[in-house]
Amino acid sequence: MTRLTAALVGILGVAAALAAGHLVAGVVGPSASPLYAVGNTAIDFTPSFLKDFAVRTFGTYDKLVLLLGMGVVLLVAAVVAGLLSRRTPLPGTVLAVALGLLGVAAVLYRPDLGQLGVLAPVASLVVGVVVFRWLHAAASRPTSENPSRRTFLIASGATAVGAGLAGVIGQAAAGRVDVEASRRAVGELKPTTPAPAVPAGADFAAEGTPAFITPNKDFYRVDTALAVPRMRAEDLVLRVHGMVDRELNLRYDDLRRRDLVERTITMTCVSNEVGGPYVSTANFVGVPLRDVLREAGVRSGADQLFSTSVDGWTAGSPLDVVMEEDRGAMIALGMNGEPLPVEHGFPARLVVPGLYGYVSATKWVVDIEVTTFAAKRAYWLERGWGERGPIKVMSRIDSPVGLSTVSGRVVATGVAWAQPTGISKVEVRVDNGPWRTTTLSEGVNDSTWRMWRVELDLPSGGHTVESRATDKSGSTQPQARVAPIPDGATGWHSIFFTVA
Ligand SMILES: Nc1nc2c(c(=O)[nH]1)N[C@H]1C(S)=C(S)[C@@H](COP(=O)(O)O)O[C@H]1N2
Ligand SMILES: [Mo]
Repeated sequence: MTRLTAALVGILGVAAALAAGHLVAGVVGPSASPLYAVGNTAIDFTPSFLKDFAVRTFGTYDKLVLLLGMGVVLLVAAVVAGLLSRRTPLPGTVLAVALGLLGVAAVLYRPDLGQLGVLAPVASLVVGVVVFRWLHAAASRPTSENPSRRTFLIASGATAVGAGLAGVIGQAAAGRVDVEASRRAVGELKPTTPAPAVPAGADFAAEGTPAFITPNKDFYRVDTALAVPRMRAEDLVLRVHGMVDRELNLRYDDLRRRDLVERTITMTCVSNEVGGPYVSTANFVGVPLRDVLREAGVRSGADQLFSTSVDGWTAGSPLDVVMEEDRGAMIALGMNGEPLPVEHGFPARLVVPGLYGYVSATKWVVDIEVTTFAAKRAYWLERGWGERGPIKVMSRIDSPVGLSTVSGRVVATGVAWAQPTGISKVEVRVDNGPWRTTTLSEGVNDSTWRMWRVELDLPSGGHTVESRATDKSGSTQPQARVAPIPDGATGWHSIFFTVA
């Protein structure tokens, strides 16, 4: 067997194994596909610093990078196993079994997959072993003869075509849960209490800030889901239980038939670095969470609202915060005039103004348990992040852009936030000079961001501008640089630019 043939046998064996798993997963549950299951489990085991690094470096492409990385590792393993198997098919067989078992372990570890999910990696294991050994046998016959060479060519061609077909059919089968059709069928979610209109002067978008309302397609996205959960509205039963007087089981229609409220809320991720992009604002439509919990009847002694998504991610929110009358915590169904986009939690998610997303904003939420912090620990708490997660006062400079050259009049603009307290002032200083107050945009509500602008008259040359915000309770954004972990970054944003 030539080296090339040996490598090809290894690659085709692994490809057939993956495709078979993907095909079976299309029937038993898309996230059981070995590549996804192993990837998702790897995400759960990745140390926080590495996850942080991935998010910082690759942004929303972090998952694509992970899948590509896994692809490269598999390719190398397949080639090596193929080459080692030139005399005996044992090494390749061992690889197929090992990969299959890894898939089984990953599926068993996933909290969102039933026992049936194991069938996908088992299919991978069996098909991997059988196809590898079959191709190996076909390639091992004397190659001097034309017909036997043809046997291998036909066998490998058939494997490639079969694997491709299985992959495509698996993908199509997974897509049969038509979540987009379900979203369309939801139609308009009309709030009984609409949010006040956002005034035209709420942003300085013409001068470099983001638009006050972030379009859904630009809204930041952070989650641990490799493949976005595809849940139909009609399949939702939101269970409210734990330390309550009555357990509730709310279907999507039960939720949408209630009096819906609309609230303009700025969400923020705890992983956001000083100057970072993980902050966005939307009009959310949904049901006040407080009302639902009062219906269930919260028992005394509880201090945590523990929420779980359909893919098994969990968040623990401080119950006192969620129950505050003016807080505006909600079970959101809609976002900016449409049902939640699938990536942002369709059919339902939680939003709690003033708390970082990791302790509050469960997307694809299916379970809400009233409990205690002593009894249960949520996903990121287990990984070293803080328990309560209140959002810290922060400001960011959006213009001038760092390291740019500007000419003429310099207008510095940016955003600041301190949900749910609200921003009272943003100051900037240039080249360590005195602090100057900036002009704030028209306020919308204290749970949203606020834009600022200031005109600077500067001589040509290089300059550094820094900003700091103060909230309505009088706390000023601290200068000390602190990393996002465990409970949110602090420090002043600073930008260097040149005046021509
Ligand atoms: N199911 C699920 N919900 C989740 C997460 C997740 O990983 N899984 N991440 C949380 C985090 S850390 C943040 S900051 C917000 C982000 O919400 P967005 O992606 O809609 O902006 O969702 C939260 N909800
Ligand atoms: Mo987050």
